[in-house]
Amino acid sequence: MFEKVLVANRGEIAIRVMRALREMGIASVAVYSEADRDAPHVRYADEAHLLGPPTPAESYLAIPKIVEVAQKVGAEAVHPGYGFLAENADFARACDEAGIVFIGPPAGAIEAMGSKTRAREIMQEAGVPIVPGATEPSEDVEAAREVAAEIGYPVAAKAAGGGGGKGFRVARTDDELADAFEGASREGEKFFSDPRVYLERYLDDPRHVEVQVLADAHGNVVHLGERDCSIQRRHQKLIEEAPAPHVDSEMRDRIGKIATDAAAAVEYRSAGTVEGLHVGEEYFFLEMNTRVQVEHCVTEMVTGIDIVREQVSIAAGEPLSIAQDDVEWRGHAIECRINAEAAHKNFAPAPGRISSYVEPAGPGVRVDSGLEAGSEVTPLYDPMVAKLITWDVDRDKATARMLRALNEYRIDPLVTLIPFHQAILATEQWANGETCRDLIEDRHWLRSLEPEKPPAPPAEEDGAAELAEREYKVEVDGRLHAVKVIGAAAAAPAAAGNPGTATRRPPRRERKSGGAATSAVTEALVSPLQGTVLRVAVEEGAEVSEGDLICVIEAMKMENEITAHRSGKLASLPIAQGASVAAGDLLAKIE
Ligand code: MV4
Repeated sequence: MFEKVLVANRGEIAIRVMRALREMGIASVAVYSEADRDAPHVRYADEAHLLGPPTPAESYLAIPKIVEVAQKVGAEAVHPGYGFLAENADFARACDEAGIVFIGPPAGAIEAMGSKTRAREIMQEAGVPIVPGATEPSEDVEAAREVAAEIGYPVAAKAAGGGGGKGFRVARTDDELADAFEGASREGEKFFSDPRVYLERYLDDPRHVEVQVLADAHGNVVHLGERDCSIQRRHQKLIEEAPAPHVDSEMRDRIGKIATDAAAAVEYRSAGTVEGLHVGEEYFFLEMNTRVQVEHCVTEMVTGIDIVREQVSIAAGEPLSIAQDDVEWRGHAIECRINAEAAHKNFAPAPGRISSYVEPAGPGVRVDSGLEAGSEVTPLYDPMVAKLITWDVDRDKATARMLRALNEYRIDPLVTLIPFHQAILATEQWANGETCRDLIEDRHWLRSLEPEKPPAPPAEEDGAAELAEREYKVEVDGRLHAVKVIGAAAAAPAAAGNPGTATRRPPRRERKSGGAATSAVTEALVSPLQGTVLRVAVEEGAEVSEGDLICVIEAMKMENEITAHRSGKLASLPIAQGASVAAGDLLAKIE
């Protein structure tokens, strides 16, 4: 077994990997960027090395630097986590050449699965059912038109180098094909430097069901069952669960076999995920992810198998610790991704510094987090800062447990997806195991998730003391009472961030119409993030309603829709397509 392993990642997944290493008696080496000097993953490791500036290209993506550190410290292997270099065949090769074990599949398997058309071809040959459609890119729109006519509308145009929904467009009719084809091509070029596009039949409201596989160097391949990840927005998964609510044991065996066949077809080794679409009784291969996934935890909770530990021991040449017949599924697990995002503002990133942080705990609760009080969530990295996973004997109980745990979670003063998860998990749709897609796309519903604002600052220019409401805890005869005091407070009590107790904030109150300074603040729509204006959706002078799209800002290759924070007239719109904006810059004034 290895003695020392370098973890080429940050945040929750770096800590997740180091936890497995520590249990295995393996020393862990963290790497970090200048932005992460004080990050929890750095402190968790047995030793840590600076890579360089905050930008990923100069730190977590800098292959030569990472390989150099691994060699210098004598790490025998590197674990890439997910994201960053996890599916980079060049990195896997650079490790091989430096005599360092890459904890993941062979570079050839990464490459084979990186090309979606090649993956489809290999799977078709291996007898794995693929979504009906082409296994070759179309030369141009005209060629695509012929393929589409054969497949039948609606069709999906997908980037050949794509995956995870990037470079994915739908054409419902022949009229929409050119736009879909060109849109997918542009996105493929932007994200994967590959403009090629192929067509598939577009399946209506499928479920995203994926199968976890493990394969060792001795020819053993097992599957650990499926996860349902249908609750996603713009191809970002938000909630995942295992088992899938619409998969029975017969279906599990069938898609499990599809997944192990898929892995065997590329001589897979390590942990991997076969993603597919489940419609009615049918299941189609979509793509294979050659890494440990964010949502691996729900599979760990229902099988009891430590997927990261298996990855490490497979990489060290050990046989799998389990055979297919040893895999048993028990109960139900749900994962909520805790992103620093404002669901009520179209999931705009909401970076900031955490002042107070309290994690939920108790029976059946697991928190995989990369945060603590004092941590800053920067717009430079992934807004997913933690994962909350609950387990219980069935889906309803796991849901109740999740709601209980979400209620205990305090990440102040950040805006996170916690209110979104609470709202979704309370719906009838969720209870029925539906995909909830209409809700997630519904601007009005999302806007209702806006958190209540803290009370307005007291005493304004007119001198009339505002009637501030405060809550105190008072014990009378040993019984605790919440007492509301209305009136000017002499001294503010320390804000109690006591988890689990329902310290209700005072109701939001309309501000008295203020002077010019006040209205300038409320008119201003400022950028929540640093990025480039991709598109401006409105014109100066137009009347807009709260929630209307104002512009799209690209940051970290993600498109963020910025919507009107109030209804009114667009008095000023000092932005143009292609312009750079910083966080806090004025985007529009809405009178
Ligand atoms: C599809 C599809 C319909 N037809 N492919 C691809 C990446 C993943 N994020 C979602 N993807 C889809 N691929 C064909 N041929 C629909 C989706 C899809 C989806 C699938 C299941 C559950 C939720 C989804 C949300 C958006 C898109």
